[in-house]
Amino acid sequence: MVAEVNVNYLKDYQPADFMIKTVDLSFELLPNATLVTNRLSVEKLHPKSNLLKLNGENLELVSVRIDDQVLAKTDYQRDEQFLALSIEVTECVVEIITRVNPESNTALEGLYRSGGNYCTQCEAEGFRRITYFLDRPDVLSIYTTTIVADKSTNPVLLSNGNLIERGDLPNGRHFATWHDPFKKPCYLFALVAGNLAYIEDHYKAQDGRDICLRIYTDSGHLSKCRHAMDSLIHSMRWDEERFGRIYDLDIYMIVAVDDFNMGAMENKGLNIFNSKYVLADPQTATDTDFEGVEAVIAHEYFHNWTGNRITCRDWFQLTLKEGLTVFRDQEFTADRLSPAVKRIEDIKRLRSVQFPEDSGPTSHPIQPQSYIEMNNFYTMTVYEKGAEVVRLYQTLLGRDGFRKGMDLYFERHDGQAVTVQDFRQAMADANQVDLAQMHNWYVQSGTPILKIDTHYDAVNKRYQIHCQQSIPGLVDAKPQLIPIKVGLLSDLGEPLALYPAQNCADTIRIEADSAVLQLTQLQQSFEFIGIEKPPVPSLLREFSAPVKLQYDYRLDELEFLAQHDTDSFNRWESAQRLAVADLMHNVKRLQKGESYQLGESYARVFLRLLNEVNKGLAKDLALQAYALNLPDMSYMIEQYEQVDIEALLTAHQQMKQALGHLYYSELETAYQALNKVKPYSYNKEDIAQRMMKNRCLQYLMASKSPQVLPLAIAQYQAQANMTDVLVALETLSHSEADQAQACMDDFYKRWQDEPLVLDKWFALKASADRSNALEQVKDLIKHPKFSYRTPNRVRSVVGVFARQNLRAFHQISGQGYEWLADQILHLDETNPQVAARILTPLTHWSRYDDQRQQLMLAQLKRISQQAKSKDVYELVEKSLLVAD
Ligand code: B3K
Ligand code: ZN
Repeated sequence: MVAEVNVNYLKDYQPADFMIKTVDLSFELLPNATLVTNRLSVEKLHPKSNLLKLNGENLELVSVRIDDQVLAKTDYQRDEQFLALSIEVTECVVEIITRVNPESNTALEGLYRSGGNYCTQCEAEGFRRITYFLDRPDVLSIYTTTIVADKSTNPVLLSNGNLIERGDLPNGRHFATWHDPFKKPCYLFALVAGNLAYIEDHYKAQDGRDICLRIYTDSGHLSKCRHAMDSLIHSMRWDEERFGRIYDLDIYMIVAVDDFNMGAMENKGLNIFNSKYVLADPQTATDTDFEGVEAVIAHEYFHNWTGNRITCRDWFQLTLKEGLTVFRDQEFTADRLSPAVKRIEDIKRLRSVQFPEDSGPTSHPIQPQSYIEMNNFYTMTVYEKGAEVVRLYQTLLGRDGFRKGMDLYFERHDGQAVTVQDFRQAMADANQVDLAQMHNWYVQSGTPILKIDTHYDAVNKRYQIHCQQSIPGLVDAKPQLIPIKVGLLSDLGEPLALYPAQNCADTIRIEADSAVLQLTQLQQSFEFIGIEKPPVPSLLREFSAPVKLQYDYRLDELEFLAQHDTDSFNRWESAQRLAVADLMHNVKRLQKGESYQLGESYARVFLRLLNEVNKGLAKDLALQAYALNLPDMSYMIEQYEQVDIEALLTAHQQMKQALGHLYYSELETAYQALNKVKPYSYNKEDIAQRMMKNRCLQYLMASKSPQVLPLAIAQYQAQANMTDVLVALETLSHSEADQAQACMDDFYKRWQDEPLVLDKWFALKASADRSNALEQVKDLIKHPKFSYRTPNRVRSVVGVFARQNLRAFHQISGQGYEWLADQILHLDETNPQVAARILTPLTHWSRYDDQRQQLMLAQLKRISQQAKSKDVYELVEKSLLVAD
């Protein structure tokens, strides 16, 4: 049971009564007892407020001084969360000395140890675990940090800003002092100390300054940092070119650590990263890993302007920095690789992960209105839907208009802690438009349904698109501003020229062969004139808004669009819709006791795509490979109010098998043609080639044809690069064949001392679709290389099992749920943030059949009775609330 919970509300926001102008920190590092001296220059902002209430958690208080006067215990109030001081004067210096224990910090928040090194994580509210402070993002201060530590074990001492002094001290100790000239909130504070090596490069900024770039890691991993460094350099150049943003300090440091709760953290001038998003080479990292490194390096770098220079007024504004920075990193990756492929990847993730969140019990708007534990709000909604909402501005204003808005935002708010309204106002003012309606996207949760009907008027040659918006479960939903990008195709597959009817001249903007319809009402019609014959509409091109589009497409129209649409996103989307229809149809057949039967439409599209590959007609193999990929299970589950999980899993698996079987020879031809041995290079064409080849291998393996096993084994044994090795091994991991298992064992032997690669082995074991899957995962957590202390390892076993091994997790005995609940309760004691994350699959209980619902709810109730952290409490209670 959780002792006491405190709900924070956006409506209660009050500016701070005190300002902290400067912070002088000094750390005497010892693994079990680090002494932190914190000198704050405090200024009172309101003459009447005499109480300075500083946040602090898990701190041993050593002493408090105000203007060098030591306070007695009776001079202050202190409890589990606060230290309250009476401040009579307008300005004073408060000195607080505390002691913390980094070694025993398993929550990985505040100051902790990873791999024998010291590091910190302060966002959202971790700084209060280092020292007493006004731990809120609108308190901006100048920091000077001195670190003292044993020199032989901690040769490297880092903090934010520029190094201003360093030197030796008696007894083998040494110190370094860092000064950050930019005001910042305490969540951006960072400290790293230990035995680390680095690679160094330089960047010549647009203003001519030379910036030193360093990436720190264990000396054994230095050779895997080059890709991260190149990614950083590309990001710096891109932000100068696209948004005119130049880096401000003389040095930019990135440190890779193995034990980290999330991907990375944008601390000013000293980013701390999960090593998964830094280390990459062809032998150990897949194409997806390389892309992940590039995107996360870029994301954290872009935060320097969108997050650090301009930060959030309070945590309810989180999407201000996260939605915007995700949008920026998406645009960067689109430019580096391919805009169409990147859009498909992002929308796949949005629909498979964010849409279920938006329709589940933890649904919240991109600007949450309340929270118990802020760490629970670093969600797909705040990040990815937030990025989609930022994209809406660009779609509405055009790229140039968006850039003007960004310029004004930077000009107005540099050095401030602001709100999402400030961002919107800058966009509106720079373009002289009214964007007030965009507010609804920030405060209404749930994915809007966009229902479209079309009508062709043959007499007047007019074509009408009627749109209707609603949000399920929100009866009085206010209309949102939804830009709908559309195109019309002739029966020959040619794009039609678009002329808006006079009455919609203001609500339709033409862009090449598309039109952007501005839907502002709950219901609204848009009309085009001069349409000679009934066209085929291509709706919601580029996925121009994060909505669920309902339109009664006929199968032949989808087949037509999958081939002819000029919008690459909608070509892919049409093929997906056909596959979804096929799966849903077959689920019904299976439920009636009939057998799986592959439908003709998707099969024809599949064959055409494959033939294009084999004839060398495919322009982008990655797009081809995506179109051949079936919708993933989470997206399919999302299609049902209540899913028959067993029937769906069977249909999904049989569809792959049927396609693999039917087009075996075409798949094999494509596979052989693309399976060229060449040195690994991370570039668009090679990535696409590997993706297409591996898609073929997956279908060939799914066909269950006996002659395919040697192909996968040969690809594994060739050890060409980790992308090819891992796809081969994934297909083998489900097989009971001895040779397949021998490859799994071989992989373990090769990589047992490389944590990031070993995570992949654990993940394959945990996701293997085998009859004894639950026993296997129970064994995995007893494996000597398993550790609850390392979040990556926990995610690769527990997280992967519950999200990807659906047959085993949802087994009707309920044992999969029970096991997950055990894991959550275990982690609740040591690392609540990770515990709360791996809980997600149970929060989706309402999508399953009654029997499974009861089993999942029983585990949620058990967790609710035993969990102690507010992280887990908040999610479990929300999940149970809707059940009552
Ligand atoms: N801002 C951090 C996330 C912090 C998460 C706190 N639990 C990384 C990022 O979004 O860039
Ligand atoms: Zn971020």
